[in-house]
Amino acid sequence: MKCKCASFSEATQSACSERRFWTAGQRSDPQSAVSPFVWRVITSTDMATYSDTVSQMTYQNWYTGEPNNLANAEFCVELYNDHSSKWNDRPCNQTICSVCELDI
Ligand SMILES: [Ca+2]
Repeated sequence: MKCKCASFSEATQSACSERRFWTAGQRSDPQSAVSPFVWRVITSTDMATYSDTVSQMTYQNWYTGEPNNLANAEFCVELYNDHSSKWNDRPCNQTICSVCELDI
């Protein structure tokens, strides 16, 4: 399972208004709902391709009760502004905006 972000379509703009943003945080093992979270490097500007390179999370800022892996399906990490920008684990296939850092 990989996270993905649609192009900046009207639907995505609507998703941005939800005040939720993807980070590069994902479970270290995309097949294991109990594996720890890591930072995964995104290798394309369309946000659809990820490197196998990961780095450990040395800082975490989970919202109270998170990560809860609701329905055994939450493998990616979002910033949730309505919860003071704390982190929430969420299913990776949902369309919301992303926080990105690109070499330009
Ligand atoms: Ca959650």
